[in-house]
Amino acid sequence: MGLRNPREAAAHGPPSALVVIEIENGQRFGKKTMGPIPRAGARRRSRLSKRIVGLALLAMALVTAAFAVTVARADGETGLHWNAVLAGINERPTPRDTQARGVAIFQLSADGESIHYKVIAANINNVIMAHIHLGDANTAGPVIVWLYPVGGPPPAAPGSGRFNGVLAQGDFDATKFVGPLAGKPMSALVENLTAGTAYVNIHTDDGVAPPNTGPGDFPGGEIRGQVKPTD
Ligand SMILES: [Cu+2]
Repeated sequence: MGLRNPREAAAHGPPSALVVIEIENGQRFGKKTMGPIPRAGARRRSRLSKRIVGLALLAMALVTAAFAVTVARADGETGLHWNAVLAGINERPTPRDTQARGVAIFQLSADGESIHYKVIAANINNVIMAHIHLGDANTAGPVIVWLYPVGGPPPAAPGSGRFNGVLAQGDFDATKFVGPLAGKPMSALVENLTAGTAYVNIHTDDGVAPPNTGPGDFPGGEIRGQVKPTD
């Protein structure tokens, strides 16, 4: 066995022969051929650990930023924000099977007399109404504020089709209260928002009888969420 034919040596020779061939052919094949396998592995590990460190630093920066935002909001504005996360499983008395989802956010004005709100919904069909209702998580209670259509009734036309985005946003004061809250001050609503005794409900209707045939056709409410303090 000799080194006259490098290919033959590589195939049949012992490790020491391989090293000789690598040295002989190093210039022709470049670094990849020259570098012993363990060193190549070490370089890969080094690159990998640099990436891990980079990702860890990014994660730490994100956590720090999120914490800073939380602290900033908690400092000056405690008790002024509420939100509700809406899904079909929260509906009462009958949870609804739907892929529709929503979020409602509320912010009390500086003078405590009005609330700015936004209702966002996705994967939902045929929205006709959105309200704040009075009631705990296991109660189907009365309407106390109309959120959509903005400004109050009547409901939107049924069968309007797919909706994704900001369904409604605006401001209301205590003059907009209906049902058991009619005539009461803003503080009465704020108490219920904070206590978890108010919820947001989005109603759908395809305009075709019978009702409750599936997503896009739950006139009594398709997605719902209990209002809770944000900060
Ligand atoms: Cu409602």
